[in-house]
Amino acid sequence: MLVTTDRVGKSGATIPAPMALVGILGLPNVGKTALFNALTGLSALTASHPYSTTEPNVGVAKVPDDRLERAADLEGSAKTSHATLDLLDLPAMAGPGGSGLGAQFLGRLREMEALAVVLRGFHDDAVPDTDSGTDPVSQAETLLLELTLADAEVFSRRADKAAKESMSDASLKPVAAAIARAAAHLDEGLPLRAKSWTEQELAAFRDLAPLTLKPAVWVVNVDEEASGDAVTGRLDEVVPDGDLVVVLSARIEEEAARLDPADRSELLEGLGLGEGALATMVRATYSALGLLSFFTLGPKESRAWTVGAGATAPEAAGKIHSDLERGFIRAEVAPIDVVLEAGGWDAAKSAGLIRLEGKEYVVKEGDVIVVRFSV
Ligand SMILES: Nc1nc2c(ncn2[C@@H]2O[C@H](COP(=O)(O)OP(=O)(O)O)[C@@H](O)[C@H]2O)c(=O)[nH]1
Ligand SMILES: [Mg+2]
Repeated sequence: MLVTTDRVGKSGATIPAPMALVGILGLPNVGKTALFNALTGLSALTASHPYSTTEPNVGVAKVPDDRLERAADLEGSAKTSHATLDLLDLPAMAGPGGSGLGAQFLGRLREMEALAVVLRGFHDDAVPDTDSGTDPVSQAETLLLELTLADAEVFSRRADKAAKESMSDASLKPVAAAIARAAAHLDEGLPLRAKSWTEQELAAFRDLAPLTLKPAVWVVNVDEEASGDAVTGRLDEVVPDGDLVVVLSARIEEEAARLDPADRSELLEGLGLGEGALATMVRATYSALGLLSFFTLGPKESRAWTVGAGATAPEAAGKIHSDLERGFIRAEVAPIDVVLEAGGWDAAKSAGLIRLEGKEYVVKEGDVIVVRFSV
């Protein structure tokens, strides 16, 4: 039997997207929960007290994508489903004057795939300052040092153990040596991301889930009217290469998130904020995680699916349904911009703009895919 997916994927069980768990952290009273609310559209309690809740807030952020929305319009889709990130708003993290990072907190942090680090750049007499004041750069330095010290402790403990083990089993020597190198690097107060490591070294580190290897987005939470240009330059010097700095006002974004889409656009555009900094931040996090979206379009549903960079067409098909991976024959593929330009999938097909790709094809960000399969 040869069937196509009718561009929506067969309904039924879907395989979960790769983990995209993002932890929000920062000193107390910097706007972590405000950012969480803005990202999720939820209303967790924001409060101006230093050590708030002990339980994290858990929510889902939609990865905004207007290409998907335009395509869904063209196809007359009944439903539009965006890609998502899972967010954890972690309980306040103590500063240098406090108790340091609790073991429980660090444990949660190690489970995260990426970090969103919130730095306070706003001034408000009603909200007590953090121990590092309201200078985002010194907060970033404090937090980076805390994360580095936490990794240093874990790595030096493991280095001792691995050295002993490798005395009785020589095959463990390379692992022990890699961990010792990382421990020495961390002991100098340098995050692991400050150096490039080989695949073998990274494999040796993996089960320690080092915090300073996690991709991070550094969010400067500024006053409504403030511009962050001055801060961004100084922060770029402090944060590890490859990390992104985003300046936004969590409070405005939180208000905007409560509005319906038309009012939200009006508010943000009125303030000269375009689509809002949240969209930028979420997309940056998504790509920092090495994730990309491909699309299925159709009258029932237009949907963004998440795969890791490097996924092949059958692996992508498997996200939609395991049968599509098992019975994969070929995929019809076109970039979504081409589909939009042509006026929809059928129009793109008539115009000869759709390619046929086989099992080896590596999916690209923004591909629209129809799987041909047989089971
Ligand atoms: N003025 C101002 N206040 C903010 C902003 N973001 C958060 N706040 C306030 O700061 C306090 C602490 O915010 P919250 O999100 O609970 O901080 P958290 O402890 O980091 O989770 C609350 O009273 C917020 O309303 C902002 O951008 N501007
Ligand atoms: Mg909070």
